[in-house]
Amino acid sequence: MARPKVTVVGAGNVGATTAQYIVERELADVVLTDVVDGLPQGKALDLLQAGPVHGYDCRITGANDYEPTAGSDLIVITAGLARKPGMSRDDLLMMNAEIVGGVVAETTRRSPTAILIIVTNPLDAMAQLAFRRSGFPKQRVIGMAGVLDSARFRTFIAQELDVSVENVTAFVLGGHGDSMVPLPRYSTVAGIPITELLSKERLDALVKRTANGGAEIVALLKTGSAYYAPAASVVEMVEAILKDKKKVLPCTAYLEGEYGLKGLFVGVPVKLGRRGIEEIVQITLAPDEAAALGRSAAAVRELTDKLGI
Ligand code: TXD
Repeated sequence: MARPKVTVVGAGNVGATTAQYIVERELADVVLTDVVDGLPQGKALDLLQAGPVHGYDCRITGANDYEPTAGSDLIVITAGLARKPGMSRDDLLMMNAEIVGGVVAETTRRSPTAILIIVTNPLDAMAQLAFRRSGFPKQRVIGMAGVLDSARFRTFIAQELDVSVENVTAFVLGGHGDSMVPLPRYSTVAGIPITELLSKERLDALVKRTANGGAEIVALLKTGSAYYAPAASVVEMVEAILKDKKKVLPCTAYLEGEYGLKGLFVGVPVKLGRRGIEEIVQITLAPDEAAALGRSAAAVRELTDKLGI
């Protein structure tokens, strides 16, 4: 049986690490692309040469054009710019919209049945842009944010209680970043709600650290942002899709009335399988949680309005 084919656009930190984790798990052959001459080719060749040591046979190729991406089952888009001194958030929005719009047009034309996973920030707006530009059904356009945000929350809960991360599940809804909505009452340690195990003060502190999780790492790294946990999160989604696992994960999805939101990409629990988003899982929210999700959606709407999408 032929291995699935995954294109990863952007051979920077998140893109290259995503390619690495995909081949290490032998999930798919990978085509890595970037605008920088030699970068995707060099990283692809290097990764290929780790194959004999790690014991994987997946093919990894690098390219600056899109021809080699044709017929991909899955396309992960990490291409984009980070904010530079003097640049506003709006500048970044406009520049990344230009990049992501172009990448979506080039890749989806050559892989019309692929599933898109969007990673580039501002995440929710870029997912919406990819949905509009591709013309793909909503099931096949997915944003990655919730898996990462909940992985961060799980890490901090496990540290706090000195238990295995494997015991901890956590749920985070809403937009990526400041406006995310962690749901402590749906977060558990071996099935026990964490609200039973942690005081309100400690829980609030962990929630705050989670919402600030990206900025904490940027402040330490100084020259870039997080990429190991983001790439691991992308690959959990890739695996759920390619293996048709029907795994329920928090992902950024296009809502048409679910959670009282319409015509917008927001983070919600979804079931991921070979057809992409196979279901949006609806849970009842408490009034304060619903209000927080509404505020988060309004922040996303502000950006999509600016892009006119
Ligand atoms: O939770 C999440 N969704 C995120 C999002 C978690 C981590 C990172 N997040 C965002 O992903 C981040 O804010 C950026 O917008 C992207 C990529 O982050 P990364 O850390 O990988 O950035 P790099 O290392 O700068 O890599 C970006 C690459 C770089 O090699 C550029 O040359 C390339 O993108 N690039 C392009 N590739 C292809 N085509 C075009 N047009 C292009 N423009 C830039």
